[in-house]
Amino acid sequence: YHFTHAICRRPGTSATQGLRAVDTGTPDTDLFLQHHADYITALKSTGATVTELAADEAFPDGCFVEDAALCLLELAIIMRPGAPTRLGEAALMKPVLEDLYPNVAEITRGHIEGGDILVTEREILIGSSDRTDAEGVENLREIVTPYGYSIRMVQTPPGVLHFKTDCSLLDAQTILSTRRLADSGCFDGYEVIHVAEGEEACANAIRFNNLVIMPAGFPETRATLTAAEYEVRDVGNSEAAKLDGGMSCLSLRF
Ligand code: CIR
Repeated sequence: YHFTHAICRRPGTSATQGLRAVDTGTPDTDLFLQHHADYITALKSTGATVTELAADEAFPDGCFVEDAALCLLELAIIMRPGAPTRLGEAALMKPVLEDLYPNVAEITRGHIEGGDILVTEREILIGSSDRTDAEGVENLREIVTPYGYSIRMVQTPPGVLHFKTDCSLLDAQTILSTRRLADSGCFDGYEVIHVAEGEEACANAIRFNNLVIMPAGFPETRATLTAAEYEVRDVGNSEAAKLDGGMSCLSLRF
């Protein structure tokens, strides 16, 4: 959770066409941009350098850059999104990462999205989902095993978009999780802080250097995190949430 860089892409006007499981309204693109700017301010306030990419209107979900790549210490890996409208985002991210990383690999089989991958200090946890399949995970395993990483495949709860929709890394030992995910036992051996009942939508937060950046509007979970001595920063997420997006989706961190 110590990072010197982040990559973000501004939401464009085509974000109104972004994918969503349930239609709860069309995102207001001006407010979305304002929240996005607040998010970047929070990242930068920790001392990190943020690469800010312009919107690409061809990709309504393009601001959710996390799904297009996985950034590790030694290399970046271009993902292969399982959503057909998002496949092209991977190719778009490739030259950006090639400028920043000496070593960029690529998933060429199956499907895998960054939102399903939680990197902890001891392992890489991957939730299978509608977007991530066994073949994509196997391809990633081949790529990262030579670097000493171990992959553990787990199950994203039914009806949940991505594994990380329901969990976040808070520090080396601690994971913020919904009960429905943690009850599967996938975090046995870690400390788990549960999000408050009814606040499941804030499980997607990020630990970024000194900050836990979480969506605004979840007071009980926020209080729990503050009591556990995390430094919490709220960022408005109402518009990204209409597209099932949260704090982790909006950046690649390394
Ligand atoms: C999608 O359905 O792909 C986008 N509307 C939301 C992606 C959210 N990304 C993430 O959780 N990593």
